[in-house]
Amino acid sequence: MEQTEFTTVDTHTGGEPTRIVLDGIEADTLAGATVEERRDRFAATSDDIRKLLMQEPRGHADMFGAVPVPTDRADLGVFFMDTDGYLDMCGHGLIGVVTALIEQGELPETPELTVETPAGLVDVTAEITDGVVRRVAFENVDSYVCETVTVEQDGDPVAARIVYSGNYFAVVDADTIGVTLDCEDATQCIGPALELRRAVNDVAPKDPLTGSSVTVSAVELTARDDRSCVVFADGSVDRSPCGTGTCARLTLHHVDGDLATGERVEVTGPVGSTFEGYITDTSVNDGVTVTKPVVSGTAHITGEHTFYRTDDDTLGSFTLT
Ligand code: PYC
Repeated sequence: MEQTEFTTVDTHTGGEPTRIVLDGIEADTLAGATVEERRDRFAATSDDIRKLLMQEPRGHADMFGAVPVPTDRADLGVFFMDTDGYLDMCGHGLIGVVTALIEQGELPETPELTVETPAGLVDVTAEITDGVVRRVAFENVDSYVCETVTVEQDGDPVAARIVYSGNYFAVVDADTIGVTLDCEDATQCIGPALELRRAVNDVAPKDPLTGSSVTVSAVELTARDDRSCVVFADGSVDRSPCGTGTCARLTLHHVDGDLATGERVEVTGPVGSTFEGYITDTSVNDGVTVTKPVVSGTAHITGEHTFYRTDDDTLGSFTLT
């Protein structure tokens, strides 16, 4: 019997998992000049490993993962994956990766580092005491509002604000698609959010800076009391307030004149965990207000795993739909 092994350290950031792959991926399947190229090569050659570690029976419908990779542009390179594919940037994942790698001695105990993600370079600050990472803040890539798209849902018009913050989000008021965020059951958000994402992507929203059509990867449902619920992938619900989603929300509030530069906001996710964030800087590019959001949160290591893939295990990986 032939057996392949994959070693991971797993974390949760405000309840949202990140399975960080430390060993088992062949170096040549991660080749590339940038982290984006490394991610794309992995996706083209080794997507079965993503499915093995994210989907059942080793993962679950809401599993999330990260792969640290070498880079000469930053202190660390990392790309992100979920049960359905890959994201360019992930805030909760980044907080989890930095926490785990510092606590496990894979990264120096340095409070400031730069991380290369497929979306670009991100500055990270870690608060460390006694070898324990207490909090991680990241200054995200440039974020901006793209446009407002109005789609029809259940016969009613719904306005979705399209925002880029490392990923493209459709941000909508939860009330407008008939869900409440003060409810125990966050799974009620999944169906309406996926329907909205389909409708928004049918309209093919445009990025004002590149002029190209974009694909929205996540829907952020918001409520006025700073609660958020982000639905992404094939219906995964982010248990945390979502790092890039919080950046999208801060950018919208700033552009709408409701949040001054430097003003801090606490956003609460579906299990009650919080991220804090603010806009540190703004500029104008081609008439578009571009922000630099900073978001911070806390992660914990939940365990270490060695996963096996044996050639007599023919069931494969799957998601129940
Ligand atoms: O924290 O940025 C985030 C994120 C994106 C998708 C899931 N979490």
